[in-house]
Parts: sequence; structure tokens; C-alpha cells
Amino acid sequence: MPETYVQINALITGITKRQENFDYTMTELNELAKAGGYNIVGKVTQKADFPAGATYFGKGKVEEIKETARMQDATVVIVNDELTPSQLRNLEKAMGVRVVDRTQLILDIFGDRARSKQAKMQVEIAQLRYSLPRLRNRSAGLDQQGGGSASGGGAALANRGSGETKLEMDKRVLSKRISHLKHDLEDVEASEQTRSALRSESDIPTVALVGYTNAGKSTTMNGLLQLYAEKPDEKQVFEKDMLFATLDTSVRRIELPGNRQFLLSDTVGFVGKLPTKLIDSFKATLAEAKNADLLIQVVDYADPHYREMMKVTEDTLKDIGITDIPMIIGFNKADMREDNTHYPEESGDQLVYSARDHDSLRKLADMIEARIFADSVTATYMVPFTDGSVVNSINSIAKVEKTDYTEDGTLIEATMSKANADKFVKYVQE
Ligand SMILES: Nc1nc2c(ncn2[C@@H]2O[C@H](COP(=O)(O)OP(=O)(O)OP(=O)(O)O)[C@@H](O)[C@H]2O)c(=O)[nH]1
Ligand SMILES: [Mg+2]
Repeated sequence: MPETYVQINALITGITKRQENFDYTMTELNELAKAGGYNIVGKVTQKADFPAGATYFGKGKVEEIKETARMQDATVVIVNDELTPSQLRNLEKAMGVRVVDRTQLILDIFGDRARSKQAKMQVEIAQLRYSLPRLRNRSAGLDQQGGGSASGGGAALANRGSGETKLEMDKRVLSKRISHLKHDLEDVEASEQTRSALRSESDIPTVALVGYTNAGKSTTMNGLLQLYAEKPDEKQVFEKDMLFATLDTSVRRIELPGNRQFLLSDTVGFVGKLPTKLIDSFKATLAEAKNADLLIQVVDYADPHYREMMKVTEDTLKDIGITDIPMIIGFNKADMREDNTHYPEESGDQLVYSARDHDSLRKLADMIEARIFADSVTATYMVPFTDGSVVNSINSIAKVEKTDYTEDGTLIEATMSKANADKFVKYVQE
């Protein structure tokens, strides 16, 4: 995807349809386009309830976009929707510039960011599935520069067959590559699943950080690791001021004082209208969030659009099928707000905080603890000296509040899960 490295002048365009949040979706498109390496030189929108079939935009608007592109020296027009293959073709023909739709743009950014083998395969499958119906005979003018993602099968496609047409062969090669990739991905995911199976056996609660891209999920994870992991520096995850810095789910163990352990996962960020093909490909990665006992939705509270971002997050969670997991909403980056918002400030299931502030992170840890260990039981146990090993067991699984040595044995006040408490019920002191 050379576009990322060379600045190409582009226009962003869209149709209002009946979207209440149309302006925000255009703001997002602008951010996405910048992340994709484009230099945005203008914006053209059309007020209409529906797209005009064949060319998406109405005839007059097509002319206006073409003219604006000419005046602003733009060689690419970015459209705020997924276009049908024929709309894309017709628009390019009518305007004589390259057209990139929102889906293509997001796929390109993901393609550029993917680092791990799994993420690369997930993105490539989505890209190929997008390209397949858009493949054209490459002798037809503009097509050569068309969708960058078609390059997924690039090398293979150069080899021309004799009996079948070029297009048929291209399609066959792409389809084969898709099923091959899917197969490989299943293997990778199978080993991932074994890991999560182990995890659920070991009975450790799991917490997942979710939310809009660039909200501070990875920074929150790193902050909690700094405070509560044995070797925090070895376990830090990648955080950066850019869209979709994280494409892989990372799971880390957090150890709160008193044997209170949980697994924390950092997940891929969301954006409006995330292509369904991409969501499909990332299902396994997003499974971490789906299986969590508790979600923390991280919100960039310093961004004026934070409400829209929360709406996008809610909608995406619904799309993935995550509806009934308890959630803490973390209004992050409070340190960057211009109104000197006080933080950390807890209220119900919400926390105003900064991922760069230790007091904030401790407060967040307290809130997590209160929720995932909600069924804990605090009791005083009298363990006779003859049952010394029981003292060790309690020390290793429970949060010990107090220990006293009496003539009859060890007196321990401890908090532990209901399941564990049941095992020691005979020692409970009334
Ligand atoms: N000042 C300030 N900056 C923060 C805070 N939290 C995160 N950031 C910055 O915001 C940027 C994005 O943070 P990340 O943690 O990478 O965001 P993310 O939610 O993981 O983003 P994606 O992985 O791209 O979805 C980074 O430059 C962070 O340093 C905060 O509380 N205060
Ligand atoms: Mg991240």
C-alpha cells in the first residue's frame, strides 16, 4: 500500500442520507483518510435521502466532485460508504480519478498496521473478499490503479492461463487463496482456543478493555501492568497516538494485593461502520471480549466527539453479539480536558480518570475488584495447629485481612470467593 508513504491529494465525499450523525461520520472519514496517508484538500457532500443507483452521487454532484478534484489537484476521491462494484467502476469512469470507498480505506489501514501472523491473515481474508467481486479485466484503463488490496494475490495473478479468460483465472486464484488462508487461520485460532480453555478451567476472572480506537485502552493496560504485574516492563503492549495501533488481542495477568488475580485483555479499537468482512475475520480476536466477566469501555473524554464515539462502541458491541456483560465506563484522558475536570472521580459504574495517573489506575483496579470478586465472603477461621497446611492454603488463595496466633490455633480473617470459602466452612468461627 504505497499510499501510506506518499502523500496523495484526496477529496472526501458523502451523501447525508438520513443519518443524524452524518457530520460526525465525515469527521471520522477525514481521520481515517489521514491515517491512510492522504492529504485532504477538500470535502463535497450531497444532501439526499438515498444514493442515486448507478454512480452513487447524482449527476450534477458527480460533475461538482470532478471539477473540485481538478481545481484542488486531487487524484483520489474517498467516499463515505461501501460502494457496489459497479458504482465504483461507473464513478471512476465518470470522474477520471481513482475512487476509494470507506471499506477499502479501512481495510488498507488495517493492512498497513497488521504485524502478527494472525492479524495479517485476518486482514488479508477481508481484503480478498472485498476484492473478489471487484476484479476486472486489467486491460481496462483505470483498473490498474484500482483497489490496492487486490495486490493480495498480485504475484500469482501475473501468470496468465491459456484456456480461461484472464478474469476467470484471477477469480479462481483469489478464491483459492481465500480458502487456503481460512484454513491456516483456523489452525492458528485452534491453538488460541486451547489457551482460553485452560484459562477458563483455572477459574480466573477475565476483564476486557474495549472502545473506540485511540481512546487509551493499551495505555490503561500498561498502566495497570506497571502497578500490578510482576515484571511490568516485559509485558507492556504497544500504545501510540494513531488509529488502530492495536490489531492483536493481548492477555495479561494482573495481581491485585491479597491474591486477587484476573486476566486483562486489550482488544482492537472500533470505528463507525467497521466493515462486516473485517468483523467476521476478527471474530476470534474479539472472542476475548465476548467471554469476559467484565468490560471496561475506555472513552477519550478529552475529545469533543466522545459521545458519538460511545455510540459507535455500543453499536459495534451489539453487532458482535456482546450485550449482557457488566461494564465499567472509563472516561479517560481527563488530564487533557480544558475544563480542569477533577479526577479520579467515581460515580456508579463510571470513572473519570487518566491512564497516566497512578491514583486513577488504583481507583480503576478497586472498581474492577469490587465487581469481579463481588461474591466474595469474608469470615474468621479458627485453624487448629494440627491442620497447619490449611493455613498455607488460605494464605495462597485468599485476601488475608488479619492473622492472630491463639492457644487453640491460628485465627485468620480472610476474604475469598464463595466457592473457596465453602471448602473451609468447618473452620469458620461463629
Ligand atoms: N494525556 C493523556 N494521553 C493519553 C491517556 N491515555 C492514552 N493517551 C495517549 O493516547 C494515545 C492512544 O493511546 P492508546 O492506548 O494507544 O489507545 P488505544 O485505545 O489502545 O488505541 P487503538 O489500539 O488504536 O485502538 C497514545 O498516544 C497515548 O499515550 C491519558 O490518560 N492522558
Ligand atoms: Mg491499543
